[in-house]
Amino acid sequence: PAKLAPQDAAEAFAPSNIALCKYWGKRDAELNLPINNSLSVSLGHLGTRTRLESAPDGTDRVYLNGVEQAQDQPFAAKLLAFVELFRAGRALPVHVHTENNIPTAAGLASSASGFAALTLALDRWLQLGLAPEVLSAFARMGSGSACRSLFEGFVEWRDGIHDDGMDSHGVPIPARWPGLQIGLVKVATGEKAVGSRAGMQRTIETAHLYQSWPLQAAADLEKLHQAIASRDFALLGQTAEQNALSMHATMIASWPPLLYWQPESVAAMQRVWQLREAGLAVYFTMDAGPNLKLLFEVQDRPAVEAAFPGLEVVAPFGD
Ligand code: 2P0
Repeated sequence: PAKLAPQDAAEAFAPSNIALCKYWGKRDAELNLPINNSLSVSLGHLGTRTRLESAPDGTDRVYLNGVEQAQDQPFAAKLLAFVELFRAGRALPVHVHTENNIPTAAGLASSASGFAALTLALDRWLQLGLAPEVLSAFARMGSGSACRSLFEGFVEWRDGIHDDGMDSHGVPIPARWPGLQIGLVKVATGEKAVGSRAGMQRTIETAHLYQSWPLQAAADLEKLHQAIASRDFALLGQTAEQNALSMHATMIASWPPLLYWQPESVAAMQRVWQLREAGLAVYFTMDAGPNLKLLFEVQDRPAVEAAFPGLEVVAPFGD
């Protein structure tokens, strides 16, 4: 827009999300355009709240959970580069206050909710009034998975066909699943050696197995739509677990090999499989890290918690 009219302040919240069909691989690394469609569930009240203030001191400043961040460090640098997409060279200094209520101990990524909340807050601060799909496409440029955090509940991220990426954004799936639970199994926290961006690139460049990934993702996406439409929990869990393991298989087949698992990750997987053998409907998914996210329904929560003491449980649909 030619004219931008910033408010004194604006704020927004966006939820974190967990993919049941994963985003793994980019067809455009600048715009974060994916090779495959993905599907996630948003985590309700867990996410990021971002407040923007027209800077009274005329200087950009970035705060994370109340602590000012150095602008030569990746967190503030990436965030201000994204703000610049909206300011487009105009002198509109801003203070950015980012608060995450995601339990940091759970090892959940915050870039998805972070860029989604920042996009929403920028829209309000500059009074742009952009449509949700447009905001989702912008959030995607900050971090791919952020485009899914623009919406609540189940969200599909369509890969799109256009080079400018404006058709590659989240699309909410109008279905609720009361009783669906996600358990966060913490194996390890802290910085990982290889981030998602570099990991995807390495997988594409070095793993022949990656060729099968888009086919796996397309088949899983179909099954997930079917599972959601018919409330078939076994189909949902099975598909999510196989999808995550297929993604990890492509990483393991890279060179140098990319194995995010710790011994405790494998032990937790085996515990899930034992529980299933014993008749409990519990499944897992994993992102580019060692932690597991368990999928189960509310009636099985006591049994799952007994097997995973101290489990952090999230109900995406607020139940
Ligand atoms: C996902 N991941 O679908 C997949 C599964 C990790 C494994 O989206 O490079 O932080 O910023 O677009 O979105 C994490 O990757 O990557 C991710 P960029 P992003 O949730």
